Parts: sequence; structure tokens; C-alpha cells
Amino acid sequence: MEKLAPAIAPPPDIGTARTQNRAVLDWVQSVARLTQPENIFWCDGSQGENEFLLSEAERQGSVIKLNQERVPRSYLHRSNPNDVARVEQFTFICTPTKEEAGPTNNWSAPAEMYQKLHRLLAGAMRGRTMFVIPYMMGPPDSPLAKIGFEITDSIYVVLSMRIMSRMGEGAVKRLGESTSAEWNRGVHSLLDVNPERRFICHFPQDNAIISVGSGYGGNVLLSKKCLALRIGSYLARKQGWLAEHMLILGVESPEGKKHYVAAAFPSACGKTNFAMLIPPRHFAGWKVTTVGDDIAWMQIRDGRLWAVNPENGYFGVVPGTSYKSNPNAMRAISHDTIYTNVALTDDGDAWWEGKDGNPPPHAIDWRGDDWTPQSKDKAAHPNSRFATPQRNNPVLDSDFDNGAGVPISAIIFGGRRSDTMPLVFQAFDWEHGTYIGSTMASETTAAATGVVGQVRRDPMAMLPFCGYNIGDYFRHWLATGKRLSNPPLIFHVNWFRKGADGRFLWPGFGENMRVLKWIIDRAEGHGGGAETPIGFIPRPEDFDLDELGVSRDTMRELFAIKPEEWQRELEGHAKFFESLGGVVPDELHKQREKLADRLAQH
Ligand code: OXD
Ligand code: MN
Repeated sequence: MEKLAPAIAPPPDIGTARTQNRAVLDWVQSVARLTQPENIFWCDGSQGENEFLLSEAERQGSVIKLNQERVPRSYLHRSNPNDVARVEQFTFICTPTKEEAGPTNNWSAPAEMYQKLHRLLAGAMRGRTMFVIPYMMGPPDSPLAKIGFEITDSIYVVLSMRIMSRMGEGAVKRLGESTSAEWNRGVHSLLDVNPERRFICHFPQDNAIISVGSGYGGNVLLSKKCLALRIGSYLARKQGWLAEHMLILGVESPEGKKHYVAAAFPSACGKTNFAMLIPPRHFAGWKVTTVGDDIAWMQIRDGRLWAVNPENGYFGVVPGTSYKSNPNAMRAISHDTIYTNVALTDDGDAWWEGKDGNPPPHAIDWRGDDWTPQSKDKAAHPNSRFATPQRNNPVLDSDFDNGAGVPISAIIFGGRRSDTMPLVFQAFDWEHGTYIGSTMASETTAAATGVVGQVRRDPMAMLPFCGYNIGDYFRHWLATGKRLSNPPLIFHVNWFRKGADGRFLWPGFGENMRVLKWIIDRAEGHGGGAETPIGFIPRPEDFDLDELGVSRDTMRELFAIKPEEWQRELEGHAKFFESLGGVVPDELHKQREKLADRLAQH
């Protein structure tokens, strides 16, 4: 449970490394005047500081040290049961006009929201410690790298930000002392962890974020969804680059030819698994490496898109992670990891549904209650998470820290769809690809509060993360395509199609390599494909099925384009565009008409 712990008393050499930047110092003082903490702790990201904070967190009961033989240097945190996922209904984009936030965001006028938040923050840290976290997003020598400062009263946030971002000295040095430098101001307070006082607010024009009333990662690790995506997407449009909810992976052939692809899937649809894929035996000599598992920042150079991962760690969904589904993630989270809301076994190990082996006969569940395999509730929360440094990943790409980024050969959209969407298809061109991204949909998961399993449109997987008007975002995509002389090819995948018996048709996981291989073949210009009304799909001879054990009939089902399903899909697109109230660019309406014509002629 989230503890509202009293102030900590660090030794004199810890928590004192202040930046000399006057703008930051003044801002910190103004937040301190408002929240009135007992003391201010300046984080430097050092090992000594981390060890001190871990021992404090353990002493306060905000983390539990796990069995050090099984999971060295790893800890368990439990958030409040009312606070286990991102809260899109309490997430706001605060811009001078409602139109700037657009039809997909909650909006509030900045002055009004500041007033409300300042009222909530007044005296909120009394008797407690206020931590100041300097951090950098992006490789240090990337022109896209951004500096942020997050103020928080949660020690769990500090410990997690050290994993998720490049935190400490480096950020302070990079910002320097110029008071006009660009940096993000983030304020987080747990308040009393009350859903009625939970607001995640973004002020793009001020490069500022205020998050109150939550202790759950996606709401409070301000580097991630708030800065790298919501503020990031706003800055990206202004500055002519792309900030996307995409993994980045490298795929290398036995001959040493390497491509990078970026893929946007909605939350909890397997981005981390795909980014760490292990090719099946049949693909001996092929290697997949991870640049990032959640966010891509991409800029144009030499007519191509080049991507960096702004993050420094992975905040992944735990349940379902196993040596079968993702051996690389299992290795990564076997040490130096903070788990949130998993179960605790009697011998101090972390446990979750879907972990290898048998369930333990007894455990303490994510709420802190006794649990046995007979219990009707799950031991780990479905949205329980790991935070683990990317350096733990055995297949981390050698260019993960390269500021120049990696060149992107293909962009993949995808979602969780029981029907309609074939295993893979390729867009005819960038504009058609933008249409596919803008209309993509997925069945909802536990990553956000709300009903699970409903199909919702989630353009480019950015519905909860686009920090400005979605119509302008679509325009930015279209305009970006025009600036690319060598654009990535665009694809759509669906690992989740089901047969009439309700079972998944495709084995997924490592076998997704077969889809990736076709994508790479297409990017190299030698892969065949058949033209259909929705795009290109592989013909049987283009798609490697050796040693797969999936029948030709099942493959036909996986690639079936069923007129009645596509009629429904088209109506879904039209309804979605209509719901956006006139902001959708003409090019995309025209793409829909063209798709309707092609389907009618089919
Ligand atoms: C995440 C999400 O945590 O997308 O990455 O919800
Ligand atoms: Mn995500």
C-alpha cells in the first residue's frame, strides 16, 4: 500500500547535489513554498543515493525486499487498490483553446486547472520530503534529447525514475545554467491517493506537467506517457519530428544485413514481447535486438526516418510473462527490478499468473492478502508491472544509445482483434498507411481503467497519448510523409485473430518472426505479395511455413478478407471519423472512399 511516509533524514553527503540553473532553482522554491515540505532532497542518480533510498523505502514499508538469491537487488511495491492503472478520464490537456486539445482529449483552460491544482497542492508535502529528480530522455548525444525535472513526494517514483530515465548528473550538466534552455517542469504529489482528487494534467505551452492523487507508474513516472508522448508529441509537431507509442527493434539476417522497424500497438498488446522476440529454430542465424519497447522519437535525415528510444528502462506488464512467452524479459527481470502489484511467495519471490511452473500453494496477493490457488481472485493484478533497466535486456541493440538513431525500414500498426484483420497486410503507400494507422482499433486491456475487451479505435496507438488535436496529428503524419524521399513501408498486423471455436489461430510470440521476415523481404524489394482491396498480403509462396505446424486452412482463415466483416469495419471507420467532429483531413476521408470502392469491386 502507498505509504504517506514522514520526512527522511539523509546523511549530509546525500540529497544535496543542486543544479545551479537559476530557472530550475526558482521553480523548485516556488513549488516548495506551495507544498511546504519538511525538506528538499536533490537526486543525483548515484549508486550511494539509490542504496540509501532503497533502505529508506524498505524501512517505511513502501517496498519489500525480495529473496536476494532468487531475484538479486529486486523489490516489490504495492500501490493502493484504487490506483492500479492509467486514468484516462482524469487526464487533461490544458491549452488556451479547447480546439488545440481536440476531440480526443479532456480539456481545461490552463488558468482554471492551475488554480484547482494549486489548491490541492497547498501544504500537500507538509512534514514530508520533496524529491527533485533531474532526468534526460533520449541518448545524451541525440539532438532530440530532452531534459526534465520531476518533483515528487514518492520515494517509489524516485526509485523507478532512476530505472526508466537517464537520471541525475548527466541531465544537470546537459541543461547547464542558461535560464532560457528548454526543459520540462513536472510536479507530482500523492496527496491522499484519493481517486476524487486524481488529475494528470499537461500544459504543453508551458512544457509543464502536474500529476496528483496517484502513485501508479503510468500516471506518475512523468518521463514516460506525460513527457515522452503527450508533451513530446506537441513538441514534435512544432519542431518537425515524430513522438510515437512504438517499439523499435533490429532484425539481422544470417548474412549480417540489418533492418530496423518501429511498431505501434495499444497498451498491453505485446510490444515488449515483440521487441524481444527470439526467432524460432527454423530461423537459425537470424537475430532480433531491442532498441525500445514502448516509445520512439523519430526525426528525418537524408529523406529517411531515424529513431531513438527516449527511455532507459522497461515498464512492462508482468502477467503472462514466462520463459515460453518472453525468455529475454524473464532474464531481464531476474535482477535489479522493481515489481509493482505482483504476488509475494512464502519464500520471498515474485509470482504472477502465467509464470512458468506451478502456482505456489500459498502467497500474499497484490493487495497484501492471503492467497491460494483456490482463491477466486488473481494473485497478481492483471496490470501489475516490472520496471527494469534496459541494460538488463540480453538482446539490447548495440545502437540503443546512439544519438544518431537507427534508420527505420518499416512501420507496423497492430491491435488485438478477434476478427476482420488478417495476420498482416501492407499499405499501398504512406498516405494509405496513415489511414490504416488513423483507423486502427483494439480490444481494450487492463492497462487503463474501464471495461476490458471492447473494440475501440486507437489511432496509431496514440489515443490516450496525443497531446494536441488529433486532426492536426493526422496532418502532421501526412506532411511528414511528403518530406520523406525514402519512407518506411507501412504494415498492419494482428496476432489475435480467433477461429469459430474461439481459439487463437496464430501461435504468436517467436513465430511472429515469420511475419517480420515477410516485412523485411518487402522492404528489400524482393518479397512477393498479392494485391487485395485492403493492401498487399503475402501469397502462400511468399510466407515461410516450414516447421510451423499451422495448416493451410488455418493460414487461409488468418488471411481471409470477409466482405461482411469489412463492411462493418468501414462503418466503424466512418463512425470514428464522424465522432471526431470535422477535424479529419480530406485525404483520409478520400482514403476511406477509395477503400469502400475497392471493397465494392472485389
Ligand atoms: C504503458 C501503457 O504502460 O501503454 O506502456 O499503458
Ligand atoms: Mn505503452
